[in-house]
Amino acid sequence: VASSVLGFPRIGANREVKKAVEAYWAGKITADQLTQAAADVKKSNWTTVKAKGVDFVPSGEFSLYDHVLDHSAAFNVIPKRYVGLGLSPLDVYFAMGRGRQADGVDVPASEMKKWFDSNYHFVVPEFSDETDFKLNFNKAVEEYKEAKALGIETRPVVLGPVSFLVLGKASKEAKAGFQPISLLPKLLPVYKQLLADLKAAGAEWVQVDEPILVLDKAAEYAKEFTSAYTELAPVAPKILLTTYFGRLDSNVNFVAKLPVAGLHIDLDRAPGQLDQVLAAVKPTNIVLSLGVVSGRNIWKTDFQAALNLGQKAVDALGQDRVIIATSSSLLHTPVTLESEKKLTPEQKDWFSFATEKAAEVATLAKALSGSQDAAVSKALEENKTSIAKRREFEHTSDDAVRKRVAAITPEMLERKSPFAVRKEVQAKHLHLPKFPTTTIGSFPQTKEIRQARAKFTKGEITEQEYDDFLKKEIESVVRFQERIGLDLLVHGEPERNDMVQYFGEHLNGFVFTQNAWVQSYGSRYVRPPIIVSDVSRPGPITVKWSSYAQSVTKLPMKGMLTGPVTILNWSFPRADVSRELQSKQLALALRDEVIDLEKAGIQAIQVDEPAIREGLPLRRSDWDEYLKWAVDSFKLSTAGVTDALQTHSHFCYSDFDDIFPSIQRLDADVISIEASKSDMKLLNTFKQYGYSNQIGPGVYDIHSPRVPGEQEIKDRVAAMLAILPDSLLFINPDCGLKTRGWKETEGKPNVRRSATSSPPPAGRARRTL
Ligand code: THG
Ligand code: ZN
Repeated sequence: VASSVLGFPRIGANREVKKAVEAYWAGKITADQLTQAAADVKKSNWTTVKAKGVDFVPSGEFSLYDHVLDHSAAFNVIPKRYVGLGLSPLDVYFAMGRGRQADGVDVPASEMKKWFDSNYHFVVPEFSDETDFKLNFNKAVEEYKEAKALGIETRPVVLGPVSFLVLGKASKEAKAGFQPISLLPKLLPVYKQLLADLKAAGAEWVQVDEPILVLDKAAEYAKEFTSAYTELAPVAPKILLTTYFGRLDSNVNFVAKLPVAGLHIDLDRAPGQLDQVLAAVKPTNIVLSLGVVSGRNIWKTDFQAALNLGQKAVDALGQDRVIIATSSSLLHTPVTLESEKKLTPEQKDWFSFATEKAAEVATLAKALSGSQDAAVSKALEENKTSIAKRREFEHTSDDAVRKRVAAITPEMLERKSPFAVRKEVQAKHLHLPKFPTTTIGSFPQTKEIRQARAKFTKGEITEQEYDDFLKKEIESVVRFQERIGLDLLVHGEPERNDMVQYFGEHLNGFVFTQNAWVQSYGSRYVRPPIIVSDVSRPGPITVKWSSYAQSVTKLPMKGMLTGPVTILNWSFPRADVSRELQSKQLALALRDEVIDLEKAGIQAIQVDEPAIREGLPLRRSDWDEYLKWAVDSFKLSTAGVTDALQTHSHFCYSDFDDIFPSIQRLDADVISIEASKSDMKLLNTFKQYGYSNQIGPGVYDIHSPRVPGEQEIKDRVAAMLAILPDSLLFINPDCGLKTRGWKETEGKPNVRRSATSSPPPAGRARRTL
């Protein structure tokens, strides 16, 4: 039995890649220095995984921004708008990821989407009949050789052709009805070249990721999978066809017939699929890779449970046909537990981060191979003790919280009156004009804010000094909003490091880390808090900041909270109780906060649920159950107020078509959504379903530093008005402004633009109406 890791975090143990990439963007280091920083992190990853005793060490999955973007760049899937700008290949790559606005070049970023049900975003490839596939560079071969030069044999990772096309979209230039999958015959020769090069370089195996195989829609592509792998297998190294994040279900029937040497399945998310998969692969020669060490959570693996699954596979297939692996790439887990200095020894013993998980797969594989090694028996013993202690801890519960969840009634989920009635009451209280302008909540997290927070955390300034600093920040953000003429203000959230981490830090039941960063997109990382026990609110969390902000202005101030489903989805959840229970506990805590905010005189409260769509199970048959408790949780958190209180919610990157009735069922008075990059198609969905409440489709993309032109925004608003009734429309950016600098927020990035327009983007839309 061999051991394998499907991919390692590529951010560096101390966020070296973020620092290098951002320094390169700022012109502080050269491309060569960036390459060197990347090489150091790759080397450290390979060395670490190998040192833990892992047989299959991954290469080729490193990325400076996004692995799907790397793949598009390598295969020359570069949208026209980025070609001929006189940029180096590296700068074209970054321009595709984040847009570019400098030296007369002005291109927006490509669309990003959530990677399956994770909190990672990938850059969506754009295809048309004009797409001219060719290998601009062979990243897989280059990194394979780079590792080999260090004396480390690796198994290169490549995104598979069917997933690559299906995850992409038709470009704007594509003709109507164009389907990216139609390009498969044109694409395969380039894959052949890539894989043949790998084989020539000496790679014995290649890991080819086809994650779409866990989706219902993969069944439609059985023919394409068959033709692709029939064509690729003869020229390629041995192919390990890799699936993750879900179950194959009936797709296993055609998958087991593909001419591949190995198949990887996720037994963390879907342990129940083992029997079906074993039955399907048994008559073949396929090696089965068992994903028993979770690539998605941070809990120490229960070795006994993993060994039971492994033994079952060994009994069916024999030692030589079984690999013990991480369930997915470890990209979604933090690098190492070692740098956590503040966790108690008891807590530390519950967890495994990427480095520790690498050791876990190695130990499990050795144990299954019948190793008599003392180190292995010791590791097994230690694991048994750790798991027993954790089970003991899990048995403790907060009875008051459990009773409160059990006592939730249907009435607690409903507002007092329907939207039409509430709208009238709210109009009398809030006095918002037609086309009210607002923002999503956060304002730039400046260096000064980060420094003040760091000083406070280190005890270098007192709480009083930190509070005074934050109040000054809040007041200046309020004045800015007044100055540019916004209608519904926010306090700007200077007190928050992150919209989820912050709430985790102020609720009982969470543990948080010092250095457990996980890549979210590009150079942006998050530090998900960990839910370890029943959740409750020790006291008001945001009331102090929102009331202060309201006290310095006559305009209405919007309270800002993160919703229960999003806190759950962007945390590492407990594995011993259901997600539903955790979500309801969070909802009750937030309900109390919402009620307290209203009592403190706040008249509008936004409860963000950007993650509600990504938490949707990958298989349609699992949707209803999730949507029921997810929507109920949101309603539970927001329905405890009077009709006069205007509730808002916000969603990022939402493919709403499928879950529209659930969005309506949330019954928020106003929702804001990302719409600036998905070309208004979202709005047609709202129209088609007859969405009844108020809505603010984003008028510009905040994820890119690029500032939109005035006409661009005017056109967007006009397009919205062609679809939505004007009485329901709010005007706002498509997400929070925390990642932007003040220069971009104010919209005066360069001479050329400021000569033609001076009002800032946040307020500009209002003035153009
Ligand atoms: N928080 C969390 N997850 C998220 C978002 C979030 N997922 C989706 C979306 N928002 C992703 N967007 C971002 C935006 C900004 C940052 C991270 C994810 C970000 N991170 C800081 C950085 O990398 O410099 C670190 C933040 C900190 O100091 O804690 O700016 O908002 N959980
Ligand atoms: Zn958003």
